Amino acid sequence: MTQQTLSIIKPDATQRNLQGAILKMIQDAGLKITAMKMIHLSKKQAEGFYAVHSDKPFFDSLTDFMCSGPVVVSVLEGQDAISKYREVMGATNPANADEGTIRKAFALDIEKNSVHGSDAPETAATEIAYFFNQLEIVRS
Ligand code: IDP
Ligand code: MG
Repeated sequence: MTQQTLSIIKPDATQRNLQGAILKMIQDAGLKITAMKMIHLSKKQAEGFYAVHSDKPFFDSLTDFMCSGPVVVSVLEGQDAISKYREVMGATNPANADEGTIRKAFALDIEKNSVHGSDAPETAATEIAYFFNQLEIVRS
């Protein structure tokens, strides 16, 4: 099934100039970029994006981190794009990430783990709409 998913290249990665290397891994996996922009989130915008985690002990630190520098947000499209991108990303904690994944290659720790990817069709739709309107997404 063709799906769309939301990707974020997080501030730890943009700060180390890893946008290109990460986008190459995404494209090499066969995922197509159908929208993309670089933005610097405010604390409020980061809190809104991660609202599902607002009760977690790491919420304040996570949202501080997410607004500490620019991020690259993109819409990825392809066969089973949601699970495929989760595979390309690797485990949340880079200590558990498989060889060849983005997080194994670049993540610094469980928080500064370089990338975000949606985890289900419903969250993908909500997350894409958080950053992009329909006119900003290229039709494939
Ligand atoms: P995911 O990004 O792999 O889907 P989630 O559990 O949805 O992982 O957590 C969202 C983000 O919150 C993670 O990517 C990471 O940046 C941060 N995070 C998750 N668990 C922890 C933790 O135990 N300590 C600090 N930060 C965490
Ligand atoms: Mg998640």
